[in-house]
Amino acid sequence: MKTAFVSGITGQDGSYLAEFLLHKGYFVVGLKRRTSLICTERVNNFYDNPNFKMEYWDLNDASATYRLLLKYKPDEFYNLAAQSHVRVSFDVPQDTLVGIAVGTHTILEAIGNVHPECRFYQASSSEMFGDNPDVPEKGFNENSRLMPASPYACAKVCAHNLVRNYRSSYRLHASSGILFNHESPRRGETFVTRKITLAAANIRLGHQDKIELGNLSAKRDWGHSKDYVKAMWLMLQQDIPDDYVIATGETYSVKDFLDETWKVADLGEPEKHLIINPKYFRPHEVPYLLGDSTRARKVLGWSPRYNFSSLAEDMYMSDFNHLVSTKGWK
Ligand code: NDP
Ligand code: GDR
Repeated sequence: MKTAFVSGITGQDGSYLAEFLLHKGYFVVGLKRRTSLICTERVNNFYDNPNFKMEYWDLNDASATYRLLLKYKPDEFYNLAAQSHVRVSFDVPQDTLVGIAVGTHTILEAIGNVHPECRFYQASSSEMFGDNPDVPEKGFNENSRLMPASPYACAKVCAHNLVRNYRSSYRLHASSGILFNHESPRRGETFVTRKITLAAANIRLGHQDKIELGNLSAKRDWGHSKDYVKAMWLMLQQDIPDDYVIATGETYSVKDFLDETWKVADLGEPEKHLIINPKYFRPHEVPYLLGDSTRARKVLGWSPRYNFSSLAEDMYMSDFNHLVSTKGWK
């Protein structure tokens, strides 16, 4: 039985990845930081699985990293932990930088020193392309220029380069997935897609009237987290470690996502519920992201099952059904 570490286990991707790995027969160790509330909603459905164990850990705690590597000697380490909110990274830049850049370095050092057989996955991001205006026709690929436009993206570029450096210098099996935006019913409520689907469900049920948003014109390549965690696993099954863009190859604006959700919810024109609030604009916006995942499709055999419409529908229906079943609203 293989053992995998999943940091960021309480997050969107960590929870889906752990489910995927448990289904494949892995023993999964979820690495969780201490929080004042328990915050295990996303993992409750497999928390009691005998092949799952939760351990306290923090990106900033080298001692815990070394201790747990020596204790479990994992086959694979998926590093998904991060302060992952781009807008918030302008408010807590140092925490974001130290966690992502230094934290990733700590794990790479620890693996290299005490357990170099362990395969490593780094959660890199399309935000690393930032405001690069030279978008190739099919979208950004693994060789496109990185022009980060936030403390979050700068930290991810540093971690990404460290992975490349440790791979070439010490021959670690370390790969980075350059994942474009991926969403799901488990997406955090302050990211724009979930904010929209949750608001639509509340409005549909008569418990909210307005939604406040920022820049509607930004375009993103939006996929589903369930599809994307499979790509993470596929990367670590390759003989040769590498970097891979994971994306749908289609880009839509925030306004498109709003329109699509309002259509699914049968709410008419979104404009009658919409307030534009400058507080949701960013000091530096990333205007356009489109990904070219040709390498992943060829080498990993990966392709997404969800598209833009089925993503919005899955998220809206999940929010609607959850509100109906938990609050008894009709
Ligand atoms: P989430 O924000 O849902 O989850 C982040 C996880 O990291 C949470 O479990 C959080 O714990 C944990 N975490 C944060 N800081 C620390 C810390 N100092 N020590 C230990 N754990 C910490 O993110 P996603 O699941 O959406 O994303 C997973 C990873 O993929 C992140 O690294 C993100 O930056 C990256 N990524 C995400 C993309 C996306 O579109 N979703 C696209 C590209 C990259 P807690 O629950 O306590 O807050
Ligand atoms: P992003 O996701 O910054 O792309 O990072 P987010 O959903 O926060 O923003 C997407 C776009 O929507 C615009 N926007 C708003 N965003 C939020 N959060 N709230 C609003 O009210 C709002 N109104 C408009 C933003 O300006 C932006 O253009 C996500 C994270 O998961 C990162 O961790 C990951 O690396 C990248 O995706 C790829």
